[in-house]
Amino acid sequence: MPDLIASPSVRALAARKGVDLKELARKLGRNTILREDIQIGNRWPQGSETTAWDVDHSAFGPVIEEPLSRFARLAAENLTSAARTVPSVTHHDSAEISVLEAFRRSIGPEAEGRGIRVTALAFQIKAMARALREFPKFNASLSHDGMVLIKKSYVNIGVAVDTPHGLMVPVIRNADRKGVFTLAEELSDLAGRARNRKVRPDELGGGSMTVSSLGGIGGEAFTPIINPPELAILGISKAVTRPLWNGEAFEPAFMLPLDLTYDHRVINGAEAARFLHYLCALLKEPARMLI
Ligand code: CAO
Repeated sequence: MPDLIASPSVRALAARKGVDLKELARKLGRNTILREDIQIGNRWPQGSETTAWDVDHSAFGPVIEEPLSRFARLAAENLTSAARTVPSVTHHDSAEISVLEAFRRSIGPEAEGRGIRVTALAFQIKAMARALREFPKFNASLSHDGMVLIKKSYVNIGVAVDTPHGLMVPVIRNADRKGVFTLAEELSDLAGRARNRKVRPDELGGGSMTVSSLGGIGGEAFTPIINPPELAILGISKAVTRPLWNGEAFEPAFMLPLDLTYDHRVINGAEAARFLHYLCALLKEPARMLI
C-alpha cells in the first residue's frame, strides 16, 4: 500500500487512542485517513474479540463487498458507543388508544382542509413532550465524565426516520409548545426532507428524547437503542385491536405497544414504569393533556 496520508493532528489522535494507522488503512482499503476514521475505527473491538469479524467470507461462496457510506458509519459509531457504554433496560407497556384514534379520525377532514396529514405519531409526540415536562429527569443528559446531570429546560423530540441512505433523527424543537396540527406538519416536512437528504445540520441533535415508531410497518415490540447523549428512547409498535377484560366481560380495545429504553445510570426501573404509565394515561384520555 502507498504511503499513508494523515495530518499531524490525525496522527496525534491515532497515537492517543492507540489506533494503528497502517492497520486502519488496510481495513478501509485506502491510504488517506481522516479524523472521523480514527473515531469510527476505534469502535472495532480490540484484541481477541476481532477474530469474530476476521473471516474470509468468500471462502464459503461468492460475496459482494459494499463499503458503508460515511453517513452509515457515523450512525454505526453512535449506536455502538451507546450499546457499549449505557447500561440500558427496556420497559414495556401498552396504551388503550380507542378514544384518541376516534378523535384523530374525527379531525381528519379539518386536517385535510388545511393540507395536513395527521398520523397518530403527532399525538404521541405531544404526549411525550407533556410527560417530559412532568418527569424532568428524562429530559436530561449526563456529562461526558458521567459526573454531572444536565437538565434541559426545553423539550425537543428527535424522530427516527427510515431513509434509503440510513437512519436519520431530525429534531422537532419545543414540541411541548406546539399543537397537534403543527407537530404533524413538522413531522411530515422533516421526514420528507430526511428522505431527500435535505435536513439542515441545525435540525439534528439537541434532543430531549427520541421516538422510534415502527407502527406503520408492524411488530409487537422491540428494544430501541438510546440515541446518545439522551437518557431514554421511546419505541412504538403497531396498534391492534385486542380483547380487554373490563371486570365483567371482554371488550375490544385498540392497544398501542410502547417500549421505553432508559439509561439505568440515571433512571431507575420504578421511574421508567411511572413515566410510561403516565404516558399511557395521556394517550388513553387525551383530554388529560389539557390539565
Ligand atoms: N399503529 C398502527 N398504525 C400506525 C401506527 C401505529 N403505531 N403508526 C403509524 N401507523 C399508520 C399511519 O397512521 C399510516 O396509516 P394511514 O396511511 O392509513 O394514515 C401508516 O401507518 C404509515 O404511517 P407513516 O410511517 O407514513 O407515518 P408516521 O407519522 O406514523 O411515521 C416516520 C413517520 C417518519 C416516523 C416513519 O415513516 C418512519 O420512518 N418510521 C421508521 C422509524 C425507524 O426506522 N425506526 C427504527 C430506528 S432503529 O433502526
